[in-house]
Amino acid sequence: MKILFALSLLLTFFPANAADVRLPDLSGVTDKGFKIEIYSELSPLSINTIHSWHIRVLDRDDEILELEELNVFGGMPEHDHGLPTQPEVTMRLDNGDYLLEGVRFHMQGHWELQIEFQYAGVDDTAIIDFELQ
Ligand SMILES: [Cu+2]
Repeated sequence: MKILFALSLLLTFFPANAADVRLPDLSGVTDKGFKIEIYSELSPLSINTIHSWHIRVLDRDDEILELEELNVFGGMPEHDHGLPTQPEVTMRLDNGDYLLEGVRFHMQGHWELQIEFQYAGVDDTAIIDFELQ
């Protein structure tokens, strides 16, 4: 039931053809040189609304990677606090993106995300900084 609900949300926010032409809301590069693209259900990002993200991890040839593990942490370095929620990756979507549920920001300002994953037995990390208006 939860998955059905998530799927209906996805269809609403990510029409099949638009997902590929859409620019990511956030992006970054990992220590090992892989690319991270984040597509937010809430776009542009804003505070106080709980929502989901699609996270895509690509190699240098833009092939989508299948990961063994993926975790996302976030916080405001200047304020020394984390996210008000604990977002979780709940499923892998048909197109290879990972669904991160439970994202919410509660303050405007400088946020830092830490994307940690394991691919082919190797740990990798990306830090993504952004300013939330
Ligand atoms: Cu803060």
